[in-house]
Amino acid sequence: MSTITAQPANAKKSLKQDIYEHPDFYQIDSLLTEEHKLIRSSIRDFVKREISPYIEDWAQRAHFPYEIVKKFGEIGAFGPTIPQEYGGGGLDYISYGILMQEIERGDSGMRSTASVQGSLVMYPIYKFGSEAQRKKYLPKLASGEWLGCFGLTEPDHGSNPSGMVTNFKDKGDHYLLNGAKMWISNAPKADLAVVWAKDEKGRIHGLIVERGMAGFSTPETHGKWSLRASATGELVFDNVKVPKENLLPNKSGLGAPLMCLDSARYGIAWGALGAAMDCYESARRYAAERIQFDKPIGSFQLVQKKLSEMLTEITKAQLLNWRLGTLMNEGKATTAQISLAKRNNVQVALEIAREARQIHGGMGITGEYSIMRHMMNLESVVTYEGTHDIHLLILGNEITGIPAFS
Ligand code: TGC
Ligand code: FAD
Repeated sequence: MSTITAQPANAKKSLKQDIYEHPDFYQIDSLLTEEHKLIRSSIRDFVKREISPYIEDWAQRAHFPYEIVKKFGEIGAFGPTIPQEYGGGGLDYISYGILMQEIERGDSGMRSTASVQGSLVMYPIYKFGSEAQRKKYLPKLASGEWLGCFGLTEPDHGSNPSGMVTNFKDKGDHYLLNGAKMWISNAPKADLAVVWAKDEKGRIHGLIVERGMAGFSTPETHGKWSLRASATGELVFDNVKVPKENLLPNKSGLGAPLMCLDSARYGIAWGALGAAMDCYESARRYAAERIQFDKPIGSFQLVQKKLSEMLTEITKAQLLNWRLGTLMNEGKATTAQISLAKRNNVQVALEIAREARQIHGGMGITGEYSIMRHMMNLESVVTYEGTHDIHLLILGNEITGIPAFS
């Protein structure tokens, strides 16, 4: 719980009531369907009811609210683009983006929970799994009965996952899995993990590892200053016997996890914009309410400059997301286009959070406002799903045809 009790007399406490409405300077709403708007209003109400009143307390205590998993399932936040016959929403990619935007407007860690489950656990099972795997896992993941995680990163292989050392050997009636993954969102509470590991020939495959399998543990990572309401941990495999039917049969090679990342990075491009819009709206309201030198601080040119630049970047990111969403719907979006949006929008969101923090003055560092929490969260978002510089190199490769990763 926040320990700040007093506020400046002329600064009304607005965010706690969560009166958020999004900025729409270029009437981008008119590009959305009625269904998109309905989805947005229902997820926004959900966030105002189920996340905003509690998130500051969860983040301060580094508490992952496990009960949110079932609630996300009920509202359809898990696997919105997965067909309905497997429990998904059967929705388009703009709907998915809107869901991520609204959830991250509440908190990036909450969005992580949802986007990992949808894009990094359900997506590979749907895309690369057998029919039996789809039927066994997807409905339970969609409803929130089960929580999943995605294990690609290792202690010595982050930006360069192709160097992974986690491996499995064919033992006839099962596979024997050894190795470790690090920085895994949802891991400490997950019922299952989609794990990327090398076979005896060094080829990468996805395996579904279930909690309770002997030799599988998920120690929690403590001491984070970022994504404090999200549970992060390791995946440790010590001679884990994985049934052969748990291997994802329909795609192997690094391209398989990278395809999952395309979907998740797309969601992050929308999510980060949600955090940016929350910071901007909070700053806009604070600038109107906070009096210094007998005037609202919003009457000073320097504050107007900050707000104007924030709105400009938000509007550009909104247009970027909408266009990228239409390309995703048409199956035409490329990895480099997704990288551009993820990289731009997270960076813009971080800059907006920093400027919004300045506008809130000292109050900006407290939990009375969401700004500092967003800013700290975004420091993870700029690193995970490919760092800011890795996305620049993906773009550089697209432009020149020359990979500069190594
Ligand atoms: P490279 O040689 O470029 O490619 C290897 C193979 O993959 C193919 N490929 C793709 N296939 C499908 N979709 C894509 N987007 C693909 N990109 C590449 C490629 O054609 C090749 O196929 P083949 O058949 O020739 O083998 O790979 P590289 O080793 O040079 O690496 C490239 C690089 C650096 C861009 C890649 O490794 C990368 O993106 N690194 C960043 C790692 C990363 O993003 N990790 C994220 C971990 S998950 C996470 O952070 C979750 S946080 C979630 C949350 O909490 O919200
Ligand atoms: P490194 O790869 O060691 O990079 C360190 C620095 O070196 C970065 O600035 C990077 O840009 C730079 N660098 C590296 N290579 C190059 C290069 N070729 N050229 C120029 N610069 C380079 N992973 C999962 O698999 N699943 C998850 O659920 C997951 N959740 C996460 C949650 C959190 C909170 C965090 C922080 C991370 C999570 N990750 C997850 C891991 C994340 O994807 C990695 O942290 C990320 O890919 C970067 O890897 P790294 O931390 O090892 O950094």
